[in-house]
Amino acid sequence: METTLIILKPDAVQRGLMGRIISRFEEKGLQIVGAKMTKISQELAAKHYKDHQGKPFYDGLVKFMTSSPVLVLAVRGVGAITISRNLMGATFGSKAAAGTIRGDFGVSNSFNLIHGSDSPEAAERELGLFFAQGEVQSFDRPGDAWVYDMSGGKAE
Ligand code: IDP
Ligand code: MG
Repeated sequence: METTLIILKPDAVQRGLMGRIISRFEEKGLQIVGAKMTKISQELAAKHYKDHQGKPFYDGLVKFMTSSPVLVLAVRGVGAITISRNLMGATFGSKAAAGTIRGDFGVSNSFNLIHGSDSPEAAERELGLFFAQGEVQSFDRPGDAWVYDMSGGKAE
């Protein structure tokens, strides 16, 4: 099982797309185990996007991410990091494939609706930035017996 950090960015919140985007994750079979609406501070944005510091789009990205509230989610499942990135689609809304969140709901390259951790290391670091101890839940879903093939004793 993996847990990944998803952020519904300010444009997703402002455009009223939160419910539809969350539905994509739930319909896929992933489990929402944490949720928080917050306005990202300059400091938190700088920590979260530290790897992008110095890039031409960095200042605009921080301005955008701190401009209006976001919805932060912790999303869990087998392979949740890659599955979530696939649901999101390519970075640029103008290029993202139809059927993906970015491909279906936006055209902008910078206002691209959603963030998702890109590796297990990033997920652990980013979850730690946005969720305090105890804010990410662990709970069984009886329906997981139909989401995953458990015939081998654990989710395949
Ligand atoms: P990702 O969100 O698909 O992982 P990253 O390369 O990590 O993409 O970039 C982080 C965010 O920075 C993107 O989601 C997008 O909002 C913004 N961004 C990335 N590259 C550009 C660019 O070339 N122009 C404008 N914004 C960009
Ligand atoms: Mg990234």
